[in-house]
Amino acid sequence: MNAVELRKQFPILNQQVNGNDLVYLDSAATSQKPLAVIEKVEDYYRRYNSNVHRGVHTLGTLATDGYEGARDKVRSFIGANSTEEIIFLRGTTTALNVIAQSYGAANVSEGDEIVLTPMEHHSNIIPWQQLAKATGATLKYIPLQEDGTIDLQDAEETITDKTKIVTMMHVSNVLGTINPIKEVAEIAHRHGAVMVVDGAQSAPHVKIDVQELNCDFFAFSGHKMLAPTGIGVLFGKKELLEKMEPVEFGGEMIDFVGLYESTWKELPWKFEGGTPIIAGAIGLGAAIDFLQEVGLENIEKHEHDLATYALEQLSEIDGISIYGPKHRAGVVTFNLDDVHPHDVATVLDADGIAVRAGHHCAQPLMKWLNVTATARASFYLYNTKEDVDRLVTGLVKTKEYFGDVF
Ligand code: 7TS
Repeated sequence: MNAVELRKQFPILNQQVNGNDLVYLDSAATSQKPLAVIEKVEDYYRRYNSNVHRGVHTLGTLATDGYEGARDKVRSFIGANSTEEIIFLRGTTTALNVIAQSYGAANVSEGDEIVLTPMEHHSNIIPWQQLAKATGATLKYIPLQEDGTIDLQDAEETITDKTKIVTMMHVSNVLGTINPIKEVAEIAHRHGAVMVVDGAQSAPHVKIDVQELNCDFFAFSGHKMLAPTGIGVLFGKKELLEKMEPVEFGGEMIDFVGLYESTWKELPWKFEGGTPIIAGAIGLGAAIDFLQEVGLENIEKHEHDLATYALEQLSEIDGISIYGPKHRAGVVTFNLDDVHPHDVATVLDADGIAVRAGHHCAQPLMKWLNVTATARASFYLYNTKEDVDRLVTGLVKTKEYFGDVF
């Protein structure tokens, strides 16, 4: 894999920001888009923009084929058995809310337990808090080890016969921790609970096989994996989805509508009320083609190498605190002594380097780290060692700049 060649296919990366070549280190927030995806979406709007699943006209058929073809690409991308298990929604947040509101409301009641971890993104905490409030269930957290990983023995002790749902991020958007989903799913299943996986930070970066992970639900967002915003995926095992009620009602998702009663379409459409995200899904299909051509194994290795290099280089900087485990995905979160992360990000931006600063939608994790905010550099297939070098130079400059002030 040649990142220098690859990045040429991302028009946005070929520009100067504040007088410097752009270094984009914020792909965990959202990824950039290759020309192949941009052109695929443009082609849909130029040539066959039309609504799907209704009518026989030619453009409508092309749009339906594009939309449903993308569903099959997603199915194969995550190793699902059937397209009935692939539901197009707005993103990870929506998918997790649908699981909580549909599966959760029907299967969780007073005295039951929902198990999660303190490292979760807000999108994988609040839907469960709301469910717990509505049902009288209890939230339980598997504690974190000092390095920001979880211990399977703690998972064994936290998950009990009262547990109905275990939910966990696959990869942390802050620490880069890679969670042992398969092993935790085995514990959950032994107690009769279902395993929900927030795959927002794993699906773009590592090969996903939902059979191998043995999870019951898996949620991810297109925009973090080269596709447009507004498209995401909920995978669910067919036997669970079949029993679940939709959470949105209206056009597209119905079979028969009477004045007082209605029935729903079969899977997956019963969960896709209203005109679906057609251009987004077609864009996601093109993104999957692109990722598969590069090879997920190559992407994973490239990011792991970049993260290892970044950890080596950054740890040379005096007064830096780096959070998270040694073995990690392509995310490096840090603070510089006496400099607020927003100031770090502002000085880096002046050099054309984009990093994220803030709580990263993980306030409970910030509390655990005993900080209010951090700076974060996150990598993707288009980043290079030179990008890491620019980051290091930028941080040394930041320290000098603020050293003069204090
Ligand atoms: N789960 C994880 C692990 C995430 O990293 C994010 C977004 C979400 C869920 C929500 O995804 P959405 O597409 O529904 O918004 N994470 C980040 C981030 O780290 N910086 O900006 C968004």
